[in-house]
Order: sequence, then structure tokens, then C-alpha cells
Amino acid sequence: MPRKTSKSTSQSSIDVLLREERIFRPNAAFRRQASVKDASIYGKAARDPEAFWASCARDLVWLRPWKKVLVWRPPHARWFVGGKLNASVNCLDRHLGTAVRNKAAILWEGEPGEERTLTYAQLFRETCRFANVLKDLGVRKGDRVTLYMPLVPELAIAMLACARIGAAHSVVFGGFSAESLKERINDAKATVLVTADGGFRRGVEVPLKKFADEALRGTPSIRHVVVVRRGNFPVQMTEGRDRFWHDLMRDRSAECPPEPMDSEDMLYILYTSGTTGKPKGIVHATGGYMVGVHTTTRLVFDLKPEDVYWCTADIGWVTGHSYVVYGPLSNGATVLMYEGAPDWPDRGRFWQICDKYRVTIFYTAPTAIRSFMRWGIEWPEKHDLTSLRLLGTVGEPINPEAWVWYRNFVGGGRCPIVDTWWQTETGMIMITPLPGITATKPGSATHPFPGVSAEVLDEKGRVVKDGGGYLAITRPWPAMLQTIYGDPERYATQYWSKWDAKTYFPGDGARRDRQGYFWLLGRVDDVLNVAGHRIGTMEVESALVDHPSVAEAAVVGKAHDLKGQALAAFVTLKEGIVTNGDLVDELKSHVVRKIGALARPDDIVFTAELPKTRSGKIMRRLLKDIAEGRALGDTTTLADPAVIQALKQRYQED
Ligand code: 6R9
Repeated sequence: MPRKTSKSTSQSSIDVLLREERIFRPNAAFRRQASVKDASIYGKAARDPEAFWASCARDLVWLRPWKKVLVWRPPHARWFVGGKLNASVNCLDRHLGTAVRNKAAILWEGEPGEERTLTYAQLFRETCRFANVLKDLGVRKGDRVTLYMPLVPELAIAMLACARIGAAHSVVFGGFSAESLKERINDAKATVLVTADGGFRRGVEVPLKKFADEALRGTPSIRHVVVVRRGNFPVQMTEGRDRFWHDLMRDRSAECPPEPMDSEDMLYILYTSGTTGKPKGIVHATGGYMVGVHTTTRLVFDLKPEDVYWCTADIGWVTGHSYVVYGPLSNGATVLMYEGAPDWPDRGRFWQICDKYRVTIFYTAPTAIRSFMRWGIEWPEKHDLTSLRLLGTVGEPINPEAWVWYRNFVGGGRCPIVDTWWQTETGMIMITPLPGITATKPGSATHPFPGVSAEVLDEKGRVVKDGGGYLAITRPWPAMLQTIYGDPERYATQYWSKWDAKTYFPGDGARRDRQGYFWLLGRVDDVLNVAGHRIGTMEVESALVDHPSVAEAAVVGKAHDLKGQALAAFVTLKEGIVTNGDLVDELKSHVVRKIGALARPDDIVFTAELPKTRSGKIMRRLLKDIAEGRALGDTTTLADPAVIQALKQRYQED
């Protein structure tokens, strides 16, 4: 049961109001078959992290062994120094001499319902052919190739083809506008753009090539454009610049020797704007990144040869890079990819897919889970979900109620849940349960992965043993970002200057409880400050979502003469719930009951949708602009700009 706790010791840290005491242990059947059965892995890794990561690295194929596991000159780390490898060899060639050769690497389903299967041998051949295409287009080691595509197998093929010849890919999510695409192409100075005639979203065509054409008016570095035919959508091809994928692939050799990459050579750039500011080109190097994602995929998801693994993220996000492409393929997994929306043609689509392909591992975002909750249990109940054996979440703190709902109605009460905390910058999962051994608490990402060192620190860098503060990573880890593309200074100041140059600051608030569990509290830019108490948004939101009528909530602080800040809550109700004045009062009392009078929202506004980024994170910054009656800040990363305009009007009327 949640209960109030005393104010934390330091004014500059974050107060903790909500306590969640439920504990779920993995059941005996899961424990027995788990890859990690023994908690001694933590102690072993902590005693000698470099030896631990070296033993993980030996599970990959190296073209030349490394000389030194880690050279650490804060804030710059070099991993597996002197080693050479190729990421595509680790995802493809390594499986060709084994039984994995003819196993499905990718099971793909289009939104309209088409199916495609690519075995490892087929994926290898397609990758080599496209690598040869890129070479003929003049792409060389170190060049950048931008990929702006729907979720089709060609996207994974293009990534692996870049990796094969040593070019860095920069995937720009297909939901981004022409302007965002232009900005990202120019920052990377990419020479080739791979795109598609279009994609499908809720049955409607997304005209990617049209957006690309708009962007291409202002991208002097681009020499060639390759266009995948996805939907036979009409496109304008510019003579001398644009070619179709299928034309270029015709008669292309399926042999392409891999470029031996230095462990520290760039594998890719991925732009992240987070919820604020100019996008940063996060650079990931090859060796450490592959070691990190390979190991975490195997151990966090308890991956076995028979699994059908589905991570619902778009490949345009880091989750898709690490846990749709590089991690699962390097482990020889069967990866399911679904192109479209979860509610098309109806709200049971995800469950219908799980049933049809007998999915065993399912990894999705809290925002999706809250939508499922809102739509009601009749949708998962219509389908047979008994093939599922492990569930995961990533992207935001998950409210305990959503966690428990996920466990009961998707996982049938039998599947462990791995709540995985990490970032584009960390490249790999950092804080997570190990499903066969960790007793989980709903809403807690539990413990740092073996070999990862994390702490909760206060403003001055003192360790908080039991209470709230800032999350810090206190040792380098293999998949860490190498730099920000073209801006090494920003790399140092953004991530390595809050305390000292040896300590990484991810920008998240966190709490540790007495048993050493980590609870992520959201971005510190979003922290509320009420009458001298600093409160993470997550706690008040969780208290609201705990009410039976509420599906989702976002809470922001607005300036208040007496309290410093007062709270404004934006609330989405479950289907079929009617709003009235009583409900406002009831929700306010509910928050007071759960966490105390301090957290009583001044305003509660009901809304059908919350403003989210295209990866599903709530944009509290914009809600704050509304609550404080300001003009809206940068809205370019919003998934649906109409949502915020409607909300603004609504708030003023209320
Ligand atoms: C992988 C990804 C990173 C930010 C991160 C944090 C939030 C991600 C979370 C979580 C609580 C989790 N976040 N996973 N918060 N619990 N399990 O999402 O990368 O898009 O770069 O976002 O997402 O705030 O700092 P990215």
C-alpha cells in the first residue's frame, strides 16, 4: 500500500511521496528455465567489470582481438581498444554455418496485412546486395547515409548494408516532417538518402517521398536518393538523382566482403531531441555498442532459440536500433516486425498478431499499455495470448496500475515484466530486472544491469541511500555514446558536468528505496516544486491513474504566488466515463488520499488525448505553457499538433 514518507533531508533533492509495496517474484517454472538463475552474476561483475564485459565480448565474432578492454580518460571512454569487427558479420555471417541459417530472422506484417519472411541466409544476401548498391553510389567507409522509411524489412537491410561497408546510418523516423529531415541530413552531411514511396498509418498513405522531396530542396550534400516501392504510391523521380531500390538491386552480387571496423569506428548516428532543445546527433561506436546490446538482449529478455520476439518500437527510435535490429539479430532470434498502428483495423491488432505468430516475448511502451487499458480488457481477451512468456516496457516510468494491468491482462499473471530504463545515449538497457531472479515491484526498474554502476545522488553529489535525487551512472559502460556528432563540447557539458567529468548525468530524477531498488521519477526538467517540496511528476500522475476512471494523466507545475508552484493535471478518462464536476473533486481527494494534501492539483482538465512526442513521451513542457497561459514553445516534435491546440482552448474555457 502506498503511504506518505517524511520529507527528504536535502532541499535540493527530490521528495518522495508515493510508496508501492507490492512484490512479484518470478514463478518456479520461469525460474527453472531462465538463462540467469544465480544472483552471483552481480557480485562477479561488480568486482571486475572489465573482465565481465570482456567475457561478454567473447560471445561476438572479432576480426582482430582487442588489446585493452577499456581506456578511460573522463569523459571519453574507448572500449575494446585495438579490436576489429563488423556489426553485420555479427548479425548475419556468424549464423550461416549453423542451424540458424534457415531460421526466420524477420517475420514482417504490413498494416494492410501482407506477410513476408526473411531467413538469416536471405537477409544476408539482401544485405550484401544493397551494400554493393551503396558502394556503386560512391558510399565509402565513414560516409553517412540517411534512412527515412516506414517499418519495412528494407530498413533493417539498409542499416546492415551500411554497417557492412563501414558507412554510418542515420535513421530519421518516418513520422518526422520534411523540415526535421532536412535538419538531420544537413547536420550529418549525408551523401545518400534511402526512402520509400510512402508508408501506411491507420489505412492512410504517409507520402514519405513527397516529404523527402521537400527536404531535398535544402540538402546540398545528398547525391543520390534510393526509393523503396512500398505501396505503389505515385512519386516524382528526379532524373540523375533518384533511383528505385528494386532497379538498383537487380543482378547485384550477393557477395560483399565486410569492412573490418575498428571497435571505436562509428556505427551510427541517431538524433534525439528529447522533449526539449535542438536535436543532438548521438554517435555510437561499433565494438562496445555491439557487446552491450548483444548481452542485454540475451539476458534481460531471457532469449532462447525458440522464441518469437516482438519489440513494438519503430526502428526510427533507439529501441528499434538496439532491440529490433542489432541485439536480437546478433543473437540469432526470430524478430517480428509490424508496420502499422495498434488500433487498425481494430483495437485488437497487437493481440491478434501475438496470437497468429505465437509471440513469446513482447516489449512495448507504457504509453501503449495505458491506451490498451483505456480500450478495455475485451480486446486482449478476444485472443489467445498463452504463447507469451515475458513482457517488457521502456520509454517512460510505468505507473503501478498500468504495470499490474499489463501483468494480469496481457501476461495472464504468469509472465515476468522487465521494466527497462535506458536512453538513446546509453545505447543499451541500464537498469532492469533479470527476469529469472529479480523480485519486481510495480513501477520500479529495480537494479542496474550487471557491470553497470548507478547511484542516486543529491545536488552536491552525495549518495542518497533511501530517498529521492538524481540518477547518476558512475562508471563507463560498453554501449555508451561516443560523442555528439560535430559537437564534442556539448557532449562534455550536457552529460559529464553536473558533478564531475567521471559521472554521467542522464537528466532523470530517481529514488532508491531501503532495499536498493531504483524508481525512475521522470525528467528533472519536469520536476514540480510545491511549497519547497520537489516532487517528480510521475508520483502525482500515478496517484491519478490509480483512480478507476482515469486512463492517463500528465501533471505540471504552474507559477503560484504563495506555493511557488501549483499543480495542473491533464487527465484522460477510460472509455465510457462521463466527466462532471464531482469527478474533479473526487480526483483531487483521491490524490490527497494517496500522497497527501501537498500534491492536491489546483486544476484538473479532461482531455481525449495528451500531447506526445512521436515516440510516445508526454510533452509536459507544452502543458506547462498552457497552464501558465504562455504562447506555446517548439511544437515540431509533436505527434499530433491538433491535440495541443484543442487543449489550449479547453484550458482557457475552464
Ligand atoms: C530507450 C528510450 C530516454 C528517456 C530517459 C527516461 C525515459 C526510458 C524508462 C524511462 C522510466 C523507464 N525512460 N525508459 N523512464 N522508466 N523504464 O526511451 O530512449 O527516447 O532516448 O528516452 O526516457 O526519462 O531519460 P530515449
